[in-house]
Amino acid sequence: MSKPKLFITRRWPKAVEEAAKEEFDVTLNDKDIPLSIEDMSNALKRYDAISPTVTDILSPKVFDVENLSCKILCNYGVGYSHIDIPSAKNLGICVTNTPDVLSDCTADIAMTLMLMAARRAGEGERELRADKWDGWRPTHMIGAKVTDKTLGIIGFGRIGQAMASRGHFGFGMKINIFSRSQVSAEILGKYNAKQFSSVEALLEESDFVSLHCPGGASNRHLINASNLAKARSGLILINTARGEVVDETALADALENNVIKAAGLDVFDGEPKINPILMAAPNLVMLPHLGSATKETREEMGFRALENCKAFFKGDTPMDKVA
Ligand code: 8YV
Repeated sequence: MSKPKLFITRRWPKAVEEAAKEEFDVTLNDKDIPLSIEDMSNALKRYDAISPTVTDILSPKVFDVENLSCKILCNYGVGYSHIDIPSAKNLGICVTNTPDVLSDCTADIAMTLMLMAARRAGEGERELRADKWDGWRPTHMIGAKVTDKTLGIIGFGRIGQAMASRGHFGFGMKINIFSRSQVSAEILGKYNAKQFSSVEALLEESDFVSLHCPGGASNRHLINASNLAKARSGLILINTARGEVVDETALADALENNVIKAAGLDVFDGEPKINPILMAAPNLVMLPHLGSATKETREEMGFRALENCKAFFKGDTPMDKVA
């Protein structure tokens, strides 16, 4: 029997590309640049399976194809708001993601940003490298203490809980959470966490707020000018979820006018283009979407995508089926 044709849209770590070739008739995107709408539509006609990433925008227009061949989109990544799920469902295309394997590393990056923003690490490094540091003094570059403060977490899935674990057990933080569904008493109890029924209330009651909810239309601008205005004085905001969750203009204004103290972003609306208003914002630490970027995790993401794809072609339900 011939192997299913799998198109991998961006280059993967070598070990996973090799494993993919054992099971599938693999085509790689040798240029390793994002595909155009046209290329993606053509891929849907040409391959049995496609493994896209966050850089592939699978909008309804992309799915508007005749002679469809693709039966599964085994996404490389946990977030899948770049895939129009209703279109995929209409065409009977199965969609899977890669949860679990990136929870620790994404929470680690959120922690990195939280500490950098609180302790002014980016600013400090820039001062030093610019040869502008004139020595230690008691009032130099004073930041905010993290230990024992209150951490608000928006979205309490696997990554949100990994963040709670770091904050609570590592830094003695009090944990507040906002989640649309009721979190079980058992899970809340693990971190001694308190669930809030609105984002505003969470912002009012937290020193730090870290975002761990999905992106997409339903969470677009969940953080906006109106709720930032209610934030506790000195709030530090961290986003490792998706760029669109934060209204970037409102965030830049809030930083400029000291409505909040600082922010750390790993994701951006329309990335990799960065809104110039953010480039100019003070007290902002920015990273280029590094959440899952470790050797271990990027390999595990690939293996997990392959497992889903293999299960599908065996006739089983893939373990990470989302549609
Ligand atoms: C991935 C992420 O690197 O998995 C996710 O949702 O945000 C990142 O960590 C990227 O999305 C891969 O598609």
